[in-house]
Amino acid sequence: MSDYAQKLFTAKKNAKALTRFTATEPKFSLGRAYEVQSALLNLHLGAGEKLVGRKMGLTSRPKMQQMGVHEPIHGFLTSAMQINDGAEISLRDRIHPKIEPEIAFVLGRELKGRPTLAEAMGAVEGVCAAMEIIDSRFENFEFQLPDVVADNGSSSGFVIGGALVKPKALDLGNLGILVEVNGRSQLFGSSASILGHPGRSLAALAALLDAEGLSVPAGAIVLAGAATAAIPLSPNQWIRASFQGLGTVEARVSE
Ligand code: OOG
Ligand code: MG
Repeated sequence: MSDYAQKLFTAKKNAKALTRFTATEPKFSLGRAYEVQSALLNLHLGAGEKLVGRKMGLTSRPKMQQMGVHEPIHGFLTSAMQINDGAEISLRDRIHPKIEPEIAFVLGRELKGRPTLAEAMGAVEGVCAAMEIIDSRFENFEFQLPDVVADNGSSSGFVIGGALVKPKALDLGNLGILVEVNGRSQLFGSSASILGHPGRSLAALAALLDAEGLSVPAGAIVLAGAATAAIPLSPNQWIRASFQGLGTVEARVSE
């Protein structure tokens, strides 16, 4: 198990892809995959990174269709993964990165147990425009559910926009989303794609963590899962995601 975690840690460090684990071990289970993911988190914490939040993945139909995997999953976000709004995404230390628009929650208080949508939203201090960089450590982005869970939901980084908006000021169930690449509209979406309301993704995260005896602490950042398919990154792109009521978040891609 920690062997798989070490393989993933090294694959990320060297930006060198692995063959998916389920190819050689078809019985690799979802339960073991989450154990590998927490061993991987421990390797990152051991390297001095801090746990700053969680991410949900595969919470929308466009993502499920793009990846061929049909069940929501969660992963961790560490301090080393955060990229400032407008800053550079390096291609050098990544394998085959893609980017996707995300809605981020910042929790005002701890969320535990199996909350309803209203209870989950009650724990939210603010909502932000965000983007996630994903970079599967598996060749060709090909994996089954346990592989992608072990690999921290393919997460490779995240960017949070400047504005923190109170959830009551928004109709979170249907916010328009636009992704532009080099000033051209590339993707349109709606927050409705995320389980009908991104707060449901937050509630689902709490329930999944509860099953492992964990919770989402106050101050945590939570990415609700992309509402659109992901865009492959290439050198010198300028990416901007705009969200109705939340403003924009931007990043540029290195040479
Ligand atoms: C899995 C990661 C999914 C999302 O927002 O749905 C994810 C992948 O696409 O490789 O982060
Ligand atoms: Mg994502």
